[in-house]
Amino acid sequence: MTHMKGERGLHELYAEDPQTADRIVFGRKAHADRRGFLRGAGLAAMGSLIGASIPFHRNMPAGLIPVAFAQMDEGALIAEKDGLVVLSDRPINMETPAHLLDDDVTPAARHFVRNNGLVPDMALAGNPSGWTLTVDGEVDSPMELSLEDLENQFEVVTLRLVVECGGNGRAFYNPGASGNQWTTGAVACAEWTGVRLKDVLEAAGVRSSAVYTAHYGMDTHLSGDPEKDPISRGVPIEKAMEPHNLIAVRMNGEPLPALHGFPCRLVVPGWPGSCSQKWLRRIQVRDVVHDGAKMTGASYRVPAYPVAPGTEVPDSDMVIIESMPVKSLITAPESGAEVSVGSVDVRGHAWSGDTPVAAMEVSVDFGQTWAAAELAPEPNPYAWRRWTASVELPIGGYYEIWAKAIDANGAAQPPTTPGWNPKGYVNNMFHRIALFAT
Ligand SMILES: Nc1nc2c(c(=O)[nH]1)N[C@H]1C(S)=C(S)[C@@H](COP(=O)(O)O)O[C@H]1N2
Ligand SMILES: [Mo]
Repeated sequence: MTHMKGERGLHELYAEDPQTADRIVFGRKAHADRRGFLRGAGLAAMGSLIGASIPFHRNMPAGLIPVAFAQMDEGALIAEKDGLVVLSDRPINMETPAHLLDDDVTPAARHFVRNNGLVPDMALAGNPSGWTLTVDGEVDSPMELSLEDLENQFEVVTLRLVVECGGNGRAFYNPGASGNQWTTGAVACAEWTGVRLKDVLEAAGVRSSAVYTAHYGMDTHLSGDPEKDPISRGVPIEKAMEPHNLIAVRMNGEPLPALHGFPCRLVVPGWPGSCSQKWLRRIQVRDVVHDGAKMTGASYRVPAYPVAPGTEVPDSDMVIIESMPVKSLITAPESGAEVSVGSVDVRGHAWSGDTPVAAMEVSVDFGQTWAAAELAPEPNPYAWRRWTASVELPIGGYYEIWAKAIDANGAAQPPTTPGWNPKGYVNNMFHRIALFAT
């Protein structure tokens, strides 16, 4: 069960301000061409979201919340999670304690959640009817694909892929940065099933003018304004054509959960999680670097050069974060555990961005000496790799286990926060746990 800091469901919203609530409920863009339902039209269209027609909809007072909607608010989704820490509930942001990330394949109930806006109605209702994916822009043949089209026209593949928020580890920077105070738990490795982004783009015929993708989702901006996107990011066309990017329709063998992008999302592994658009409705190929919501300013960007902590960096000197750095977690024992003097088994996962993990080391003496851990083979590129080690704790007392992953270029995790940046991104410092040996 999950700790809730106070949920703000539709009931509360309707009690406070029925008109805004109506706008949020009926004005949500379930699809680009369905923007801004009028109230009357909304009542009829609402039937399709509930999954049945509403014979007496003309009698339904404006501002009255349909009971079926009330049962599918975001608070119910928070409760589906298992042991996660809620960083905010509007939008929903939840991270996973390290010891709950021990599985090779992260269960949906333990996968972190990073939302910039509100979960779209289609996801809350779990009914994908009417959903299509538009592929347009710098392509020879723009396409509009249903879920069936995706699975029938393209090879369906299943991959274990790490999704990590670019802001994971933000809480450790000093001076701190605004935004969700992620510690170590905005990362997971689920098994995603879908079709390759590359195959779909190739079928549309990417033109030589293509520079960048632009991803659009169905979620609602926190303001309720249907003209605003909560987030719309993209990747350079070269990265988009990498064969491990998926247009995913299943997570761990099940339809995508509402919080993770039902009915369809991108998974672009190795780059900040923000590239993996949830509730996907459109992929536009552009002839310029995409300038959608959270592409510009300081969002998902770091200074082009090292700066002293606290420096004010002009936006023009900020560059887009691309490949994520090498990183690891200790998932067992749980930090703070009591163990017996002697040998202790420790384990966890190691992952990285476009440069693969090459080695994993652990230390029990605050980094004075390091021992190699055993690294299991990677199930597929961009999955995290299991590491295991047996360490010796010679006498009773307090120990810390430090873990360090190293990538194929020789880049290693640093002992403290790496290059300070204004928004606190890409912190890949060592993970440390405490052990009490008796
Ligand atoms: N439509 C949409 N897609 C989105 C987001 C969002 O707010 N809306 N958040 C992004 C960010 S910042 C991250 S880190 C990942 C998180 O994916 P998860 O919630 O499935 O863990 O989704 C990305 N895709
Ligand atoms: Mo993110």
